[in-house]
Amino acid sequence: MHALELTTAGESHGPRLTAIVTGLPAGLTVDRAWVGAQLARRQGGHGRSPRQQIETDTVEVSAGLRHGRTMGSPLAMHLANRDHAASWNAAMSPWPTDELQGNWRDRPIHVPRPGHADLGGIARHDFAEDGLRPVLERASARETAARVAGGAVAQQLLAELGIRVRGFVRATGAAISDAPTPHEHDPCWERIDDTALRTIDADADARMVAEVDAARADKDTLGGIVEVVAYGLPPGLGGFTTNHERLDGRLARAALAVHAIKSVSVGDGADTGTMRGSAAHDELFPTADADASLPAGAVGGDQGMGVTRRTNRAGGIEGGMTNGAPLVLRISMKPLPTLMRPLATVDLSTGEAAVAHAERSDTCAIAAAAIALECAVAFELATLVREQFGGPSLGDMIDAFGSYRDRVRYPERAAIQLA
Ligand code: EPS
Repeated sequence: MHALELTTAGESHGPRLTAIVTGLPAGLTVDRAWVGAQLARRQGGHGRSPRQQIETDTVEVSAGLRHGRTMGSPLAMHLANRDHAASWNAAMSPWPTDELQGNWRDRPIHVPRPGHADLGGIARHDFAEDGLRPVLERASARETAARVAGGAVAQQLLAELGIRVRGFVRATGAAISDAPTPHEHDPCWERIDDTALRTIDADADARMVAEVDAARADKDTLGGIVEVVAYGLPPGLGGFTTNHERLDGRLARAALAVHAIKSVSVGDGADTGTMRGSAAHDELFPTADADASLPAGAVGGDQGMGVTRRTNRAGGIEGGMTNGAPLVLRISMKPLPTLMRPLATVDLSTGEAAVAHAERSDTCAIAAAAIALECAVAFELATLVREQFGGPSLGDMIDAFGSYRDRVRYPERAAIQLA
């Protein structure tokens, strides 16, 4: 039994998505506007499909809240799929229906897309007759909308402890930003919602837009790299005594379980395999040398246990535990497998060579992935703090966290107002 758990249900063109969160303490204020803002952010980004003009993801709650505060009971949230009523109510009817049109939505499709769940899903669930529709419907990254609803609640729990998780797009196609990882109060975070691809640098944003436009013109798709940063984590969260406690392993799993994510690097981890130790690690200096004007945990600021670091190559994790520096993950997403100029495949109904299934899809969903990954990381960190500092009420948890923070000499941080 996990301390905090998120279960989602729902098909891409089914009636609605559902997210159920269990293990929340009582007394947490859930700000509906903040959840809505995260859902809207996930819908944005240059390169998304016209589907986003149909959907306006709005959260409805059927259980777990009273007057905007959690009651310690399971929280149930729902998001309608407006496209269901518009176009899919027969093809995706939960019950038998006489209203099938005999069109492409209803007919079985047997040409799996390379890179997609289609082939394995048909094999696994014995969908030889149904084809890829029932696989596609659940494998679709539409599901991340429900995960974002859960992750947005996790962000609010972490904010009470002064912990903030943020994500941005570091690369799309060949366009890469080499800007340093921003600190917590960098003005780039104020501007990120106004960028086309959730970037922290205007020049890279323009180059990424050009990459997406070129891919779309070629009927091709793009992935990218997202960087997720968590601020305000005191040292020693996670664990080293058993393999399942190791936080880097937990976070890698959380990130890789998001659609199309193919690799996770903790800090400079992807590059350190070819470095010497003297270039790969972050030396420690006495806190007396720290810059007191920096927020707790910043690179160069007080990172707890009487130490500061001037570099963050480790990305805030050493030995499976936080080390007091910001947590930095660099996460790679593959190009989407639905190409409008489809790849070669095999028709599973005939065994003949064929071209893959093509239906409306995104050219690039990296900006949406930045929000989904921010939420996945936030949810895993919230699970961790529930394990380490849990308690039936929010006040119990804040007290336990405060006494740990004092013991490891991590400076106090105020609760964060999310906007
Ligand atoms: C997706 C394909 C597209 C995306 C969808 C994910 O769906 P549709 O075929 O209905 O246009 O738009 O993403 C969303 C609907 C969403 O809200 O993110 C896929 O195959 O993963």
